[in-house]
Amino acid sequence: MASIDTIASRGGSLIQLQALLFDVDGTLADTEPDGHRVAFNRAFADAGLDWDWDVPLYGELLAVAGGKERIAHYLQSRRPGFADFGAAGKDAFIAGLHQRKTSHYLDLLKQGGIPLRPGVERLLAEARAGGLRLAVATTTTPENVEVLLRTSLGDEAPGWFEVIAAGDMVPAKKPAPDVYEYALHALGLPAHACLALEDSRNGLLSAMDAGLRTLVSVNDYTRGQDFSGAWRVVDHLGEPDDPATVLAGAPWRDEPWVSAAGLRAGWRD
Ligand code: XBP
Ligand code: MG
Repeated sequence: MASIDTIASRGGSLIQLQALLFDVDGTLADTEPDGHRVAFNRAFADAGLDWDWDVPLYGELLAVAGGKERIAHYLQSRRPGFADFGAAGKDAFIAGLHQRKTSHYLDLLKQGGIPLRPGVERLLAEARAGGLRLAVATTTTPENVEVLLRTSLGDEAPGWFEVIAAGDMVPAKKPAPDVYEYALHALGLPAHACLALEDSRNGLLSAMDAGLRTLVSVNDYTRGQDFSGAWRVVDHLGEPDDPATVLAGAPWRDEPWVSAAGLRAGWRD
């Protein structure tokens, strides 16, 4: 009798869907361009820097996951002559800017200005009611996740997720697989029993490299990216009064939105 992993590795149907692993920025919530980007610019202004990450430039900088990594990339690619890092040096300068940015971002979350994407609250409720386990796998700073969940879904929401794998908890950020591997290990589940929900190519590559099927819901920044290998690509997760469109992958089996029942039923597709 072959082992479950052997059957699963052959695409066998013995493995049922057991968990949903959610990306955060662009997947759970529309955090760009009016969230992180605005927070970065406020931190630059606080520091007396004339840096302004407008919407188009930020779209280019989003190719680099991680706020500190994004600032370092901007310095290297757009401000090569900048050297005013102070006595503590470049890394401390970047870390200080990023801490300031995170503070502004948390303020924006607490002011309620960053909406959940369509279908997210409904899918989370269906998953919990149907016994699907939940996890987060994100590049953003852990505190950002906690506050986003509390301000948008209530104080109990962080507890719905068995693991919140985020930011510097792993050595390498997306597109490296580290954060998904961390979440799978914490869940104690094989990749074949889990679905990753993402919004970007970086996120898709990270999840796929960890062996996960991935459902991508695009947004204005990621719509034109290459999502080859995704299990399904949709414009958003959809609602009964706001049907979603399948952009790539298997057509809808039943209702035109991403549902826990539909994901379970279609898991063998
Ligand atoms: C998107 C990211 C993050 C955010 C900024 O994360 O790349 O870096 O842009 O957050 P996700 P930090 O994996 O959820 O799409 O400044 O805290 O990094
Ligand atoms: Mg994302």
